[in-house]
Amino acid sequence: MFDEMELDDPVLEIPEGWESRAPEDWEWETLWDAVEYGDHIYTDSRVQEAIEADINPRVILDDGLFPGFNLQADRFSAQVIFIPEMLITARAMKAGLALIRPLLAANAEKPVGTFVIGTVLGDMHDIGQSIVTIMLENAGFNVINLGTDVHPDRFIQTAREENADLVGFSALLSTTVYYQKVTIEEFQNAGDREKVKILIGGAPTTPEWAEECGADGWGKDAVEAVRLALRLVEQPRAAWNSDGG
Ligand code: B12
Repeated sequence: MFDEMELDDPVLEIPEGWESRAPEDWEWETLWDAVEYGDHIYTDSRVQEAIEADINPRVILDDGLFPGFNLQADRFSAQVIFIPEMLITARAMKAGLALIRPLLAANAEKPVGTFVIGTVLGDMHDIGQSIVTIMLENAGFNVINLGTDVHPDRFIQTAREENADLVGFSALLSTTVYYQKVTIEEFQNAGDREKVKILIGGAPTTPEWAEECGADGWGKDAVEAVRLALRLVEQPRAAWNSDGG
C-alpha cells in the first residue's frame, strides 16, 4: 500500500568518505543512533572513546554527532517529530559538544580578542552558537557565552565588563531575529555601538538583514564567523575607557 508517511520521513545522510577519517574497524552507527534517539549517556561514552582513539574533534563533530542530529532536525522541520524528541536529541548533541570543546580550545597565551556571544531575547536555540563558540575559542578568542534568551541590557553590561572587542547575536526564529536589530539599537542608545564590532547569525538571517540591522557582519556558519571575527578584531574601534564607559 502507498505509505505517504514513509515517503516524507527524512533519511540519515551518511557523511561521504567517513571511513578514511576514522581508524580501521571504527563505526559511527551506534553514535548516529544514540544522538537520533537522544541517548546522552551513550553519546558521552562513545565520544570519549573517539577522543581516546585520537580521532580529530572536528571529525567527531561532523562524522559522529551531526548525522543523527541533522536527521532529527529534518524530522522536526517536517513535523514528523516534536519538541520532546528534538530536545533530547539536542541534549545528546550538547553532551558530545561539551567533550570536544576543551580539545578545540586554543592554548594561545594571549587571546586574539574577547567575544561576547548569546542567543537573543525570546529564543532558546543554542546548538549553533555553541559551535560558533567552540570554533572561536579554537581560533584563540576569549569567548563569553551568555546562553539563550539574552536581554539586550545583559549583552551591553557584559561587553562593558569584559572590554569586549566583538559581540555576536544568534537567532533561529523569524520572530526573534527582530531582537538582533533591537539589541544593536540598544548598543547605540547606550553610547557603546562604536566600541564593539557586531556580528549576527542563525539560519533565518541573511547578509541583507545584517545590513538592515546595522551589524558589522553576518556569518552563515561557524567557519565564516571565525573568518569575520579575525578580520574585524583588527579594525579600529572607539576605546572602552575613553569616556569611562
Ligand atoms: C534543535 C531545534 C529546536 C530545539 C532547540 C534545542 C537547543 N538546545 O538549541 C527545541 C526543540 C527546543 C526547539 C524549539 C522551538 N523551535 Co526549533 N528548531 C530546532 C532545529 C531542528 C535545529 C536548529 C539547530 O540547532 N541547527 C543546527 C545549528 C548547527 O545550525 P544553526 O543554529 O543555524 O547555526 C549555524 C549558523 O546559523 C551560524 N550561526 C548561528 N548562530 C550564530 C551567531 C553568530 C554571531 C554567527 C556569526 C553565526 C551563527 O553558525 C552555526 C554553526 O555553523 C531547527 C530546524 C533546522 N533544521 O534548522 C528548528 C527551528 C529553528 N525551530 C523552529 C520552531 C518554530 C521552534 C518552536 C517555536 C517550536 C514550537 N512550536 O514551540 C520552538 C521555539 C522555542 C524558542 N522560544 O526558542 C523553526 C523556526 C521557524 C521560523 N522560521 O521561525 C525551525 C526552523 C523548524 C521548522 N522548520 O519549523 N527547536
